[in-house]
Amino acid sequence: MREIVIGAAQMGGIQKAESREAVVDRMLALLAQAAEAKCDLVVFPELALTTFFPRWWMEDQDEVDTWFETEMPGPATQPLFDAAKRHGIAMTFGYAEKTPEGRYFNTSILTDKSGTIVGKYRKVHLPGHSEYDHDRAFQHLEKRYFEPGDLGFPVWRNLDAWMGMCICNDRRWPEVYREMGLQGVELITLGYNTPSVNSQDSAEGLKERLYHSELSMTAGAYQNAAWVVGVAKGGDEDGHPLMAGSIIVDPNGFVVARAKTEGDELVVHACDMDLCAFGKRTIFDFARHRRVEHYGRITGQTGVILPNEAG
Ligand code: CDV
Repeated sequence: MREIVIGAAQMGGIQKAESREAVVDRMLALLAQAAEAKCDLVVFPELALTTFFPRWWMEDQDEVDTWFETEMPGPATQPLFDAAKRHGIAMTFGYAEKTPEGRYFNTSILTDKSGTIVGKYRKVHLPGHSEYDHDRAFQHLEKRYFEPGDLGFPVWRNLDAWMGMCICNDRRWPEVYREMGLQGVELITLGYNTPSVNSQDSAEGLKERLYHSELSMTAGAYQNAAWVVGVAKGGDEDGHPLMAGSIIVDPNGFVVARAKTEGDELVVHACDMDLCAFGKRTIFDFARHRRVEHYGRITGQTGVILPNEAG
């Protein structure tokens, strides 16, 4: 048995006016709870340090930059790393990253139990748009403020397991899980900020949104025989409702633990990494069963080409 006690640290809404220090205090409280619960790993959401700022239209780059971290850890986040090290808990959280070269990414990092960063992932699938969209109920400007991640989908050996990360919209794309599955991933962690309604279809509300989120993560877990831990930022952010619904999914695709609230809440489950082995050596033994000679379109083509349009 290779058990990792995981704390899915869901966070309630973060208001625009809330300081990094105030948010880090909330994260420290969740870390303290995780220490009480004897967690080995705590998973925080996407853009955990701030409000989901891509919903706001900004033209002034100096203003945009105020949402980004130029160092990790920095002065506001150092207390998190100190506490994680003191408790002996590995952690992962998302933040907006501005590199020394002036590039902007939606990023998450993974630490070991000593608070050392062992992995970094930059969000590949950026949803939304880059110009103001008058037809939407609210904006989703990730394509304006970030560039697509340039690190692929690596996995790392941490806590005696193969771990990988993705971020929010990535969880809806099967290629993401399979990229990591092909590297033997046993645990995929991800954070998300998902509005409770579809900005382009008011008929798609909370129930449907939760269903799609869970459908994507349970399928990714099952089809790659890996644990998936999806952690939300939920609740209200300056009048904008975010879907909660954090879950821990086992390698058979079953939800074994879920959040009960839309606020700051730690969902704990002891996850045995050895449970991945059965699926990986039977129905999803990729080496025996995959037929790559038929998968060329997956990497050779982006959009749909109807058969009668193919050249
Ligand atoms: N932050 C996100 O990536 N949100 C998207 C919304 C816009 C659909 C998501 O996939 O949850």
